[in-house]
Amino acid sequence: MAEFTLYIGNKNYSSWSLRAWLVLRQAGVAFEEVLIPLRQPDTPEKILRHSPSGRVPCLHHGDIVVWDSLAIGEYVADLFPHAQLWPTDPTARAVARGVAAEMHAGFAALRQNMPMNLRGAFPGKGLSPAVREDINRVTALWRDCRRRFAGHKPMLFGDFSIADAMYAPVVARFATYAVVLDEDARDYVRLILDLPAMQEWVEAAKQEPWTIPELEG
Ligand SMILES: N[C@@H](CCC(=O)N[C@@H](CS)C(=O)NCC(=O)O)C(=O)O
Repeated sequence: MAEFTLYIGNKNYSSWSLRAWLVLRQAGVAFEEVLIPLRQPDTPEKILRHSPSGRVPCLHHGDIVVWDSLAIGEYVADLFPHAQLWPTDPTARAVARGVAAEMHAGFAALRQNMPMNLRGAFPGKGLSPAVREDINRVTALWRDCRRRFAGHKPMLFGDFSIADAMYAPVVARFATYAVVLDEDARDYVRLILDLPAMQEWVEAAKQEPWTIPELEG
């Protein structure tokens, strides 16, 4: 049995699962993944067998159970300090934690109206004024982080961090809904979509047999 097991939802739809999975992959951690298809009659029961919150992602490490994407990111960062999943500079780290927490707790309009659907292509769908406001805030903070902290490196704080993982599903939404973006944001979207781990996840999503009708255009 693998030392780490990550319970996830459908790769096509489960944005929170993607965040935790990407952190583990980018940190180079070997783990087993167990996918529980969402919105099936037995989904709640199956998830509850492994995750006390009834939600995925959930990481098992021996007897230790860590649920919630951000808590999993923190746990992996603690166990693998060399992966530098948070920036080392205290100012950059504080800002990185702020932008990760803002994603974790916010952007409700964007999340509700543009659910992640990696196989889908719904140009223009869901773009209400409230969603546009969320998009403007997301792209402003991407620009600000990269200008202040990235130096000549590509990610929000230079090297890949938990902050990038938190925004990866937003990148995917921008692609699915063909959101019109400025050049800086388009550049960041491309970089995230080009990550080998991201491509692996998207390819797997395309092979999945399940469809959740209410998340389709
Ligand atoms: N705050 C949690 C949110 C997790 C969450 O809402 N996960 C969804 C899937 S993306 C879920 O498990 N839903 C349960 C269900 O659909 O039965 C986190 O960051 O991990």
